[in-house]
Amino acid sequence: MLTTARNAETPSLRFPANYNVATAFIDRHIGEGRGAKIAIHTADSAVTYAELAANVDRCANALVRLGLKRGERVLMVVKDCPAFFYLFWGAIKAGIVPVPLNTLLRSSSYAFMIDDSGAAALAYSPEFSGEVDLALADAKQAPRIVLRTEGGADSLAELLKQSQPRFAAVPATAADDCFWLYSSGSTGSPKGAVHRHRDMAVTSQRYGVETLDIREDDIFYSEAKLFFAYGLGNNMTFPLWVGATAVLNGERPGPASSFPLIARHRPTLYFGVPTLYAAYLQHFAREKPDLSFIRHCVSAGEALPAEILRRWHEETGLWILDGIGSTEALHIFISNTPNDIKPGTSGKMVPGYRARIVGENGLDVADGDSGQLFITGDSTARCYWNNAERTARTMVDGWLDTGDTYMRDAQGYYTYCGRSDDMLKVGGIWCSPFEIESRLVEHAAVMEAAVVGRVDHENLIKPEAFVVLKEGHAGNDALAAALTDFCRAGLAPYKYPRWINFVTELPKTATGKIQRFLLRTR
Ligand code: 3UK
Repeated sequence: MLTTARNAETPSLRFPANYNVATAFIDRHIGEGRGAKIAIHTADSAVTYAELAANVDRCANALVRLGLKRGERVLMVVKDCPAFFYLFWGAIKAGIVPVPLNTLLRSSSYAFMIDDSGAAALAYSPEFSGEVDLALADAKQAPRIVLRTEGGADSLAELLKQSQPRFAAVPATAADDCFWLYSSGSTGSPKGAVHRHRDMAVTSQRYGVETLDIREDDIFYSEAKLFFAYGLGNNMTFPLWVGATAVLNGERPGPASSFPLIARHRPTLYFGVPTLYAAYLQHFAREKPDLSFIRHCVSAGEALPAEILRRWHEETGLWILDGIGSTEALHIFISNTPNDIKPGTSGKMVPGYRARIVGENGLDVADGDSGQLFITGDSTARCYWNNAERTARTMVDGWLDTGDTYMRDAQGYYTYCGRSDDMLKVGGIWCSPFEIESRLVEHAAVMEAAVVGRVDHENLIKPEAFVVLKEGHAGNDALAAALTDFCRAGLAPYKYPRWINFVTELPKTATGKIQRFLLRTR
């Protein structure tokens, strides 16, 4: 099913019949005279557009020589570094499908994605070998090619040295499958959103150029990593679309790694998430970096509380443009803009996208009423891989069910009102209550558990657990601490419950389903 949505006001972007998108993002810059310009800065290196293009071609040659065929998947568990660019674009240029994965996950998630994707190859940064090795051992069918980005004679870095720096892009159309991104599901199984060649061009133009006003002389800095759709746009596709420069942080985001990079490279566009804006505001009492070179600050991933925006402006003189995006839409489709900010809202429609807010009766609600947000636009995923049922439920007649409840006012501003499922956004990253509950009940003392989102002192959501213990166990601080440690060891680091309540029973429906909404209102 290929449905191209048309927007009455904004005509769709046009693409040539042969459109391998790597040509537009990588090779074009050589012809346009940017070969000597820096495309990527890292903490200890810089890569010009000419070096980038040559290494992308070397990588395409290396992947083909390893035996990868068109349409096969290469999973990437790769930190933010130039090799991420080489693998991603080298694969695309060769018609191979790159699938960047969240590098914070545990082995069981990787094992699931290895099997679900049927990937032929997996490339990873050496720092993630612990979880990756376990996953390769656990997977039902391990990829036939496993590749470290660096370290060792058979690493990607060595293969690149042995490969030719010229590769002719494999022909493709704008509507062909190009890359995937996994998105978490409420039952714990991630779903691979299949994106097309045109999708990155659409987001870069519609949100990047037409909404955020990105330019060739911009320097981009994203706290969100490249494996998130948000970071992928912020720090790779947007700068490459306009021939600008990206600054990559290979470490965990936070003042210790970000502030020195910001001081040194003086980014003009800054992309954060609400949790980090709040953390930096706290940190400013001790250390306040110069941010005067920033043109625009952006926030996404979860709603930006108006109070954080107000304090950020007070402290820095800068506004933050909140916008909502998703993995399925690839990037932001409703946003505040440099000339139009309404604090506490997600702003207005990005050009090229349309929205419907639908009530329980299936009809559009009136302005001022809330309902389910559906969107359409030319960057939305074609389907979920191998999951016809989820595809049919989420992608209906070219409209994408965002799973969010929204309200539009008479001026066209959209306000987030919550999720229609139980999924949580913690620090802008998906978090399934079901996954945390499953971990808790693996503990010897736990009989059952329910997890809900609770608003913290910054007005941001964090997981809270309600735990029923097995007979003979006492709910005390020591056990709460032990359960917290148990979760931290077995889940991605941002997923552990910040509060643990011991209860004698959980509220349930007649059919035994946990009524999380009753716990939320406690
Ligand atoms: C929530 C927001 C309120 C919302 C993303 C920018 O977050 C991104 O993608 P994900 O697939 O999550 C999508 C869901 O996250 N959300 C995101 N931004 C906001 N809620 N206000 C916001 N500003 O529930 C949405 O359905 O992880 C963000 C660009 C690309 C992205 N993929």
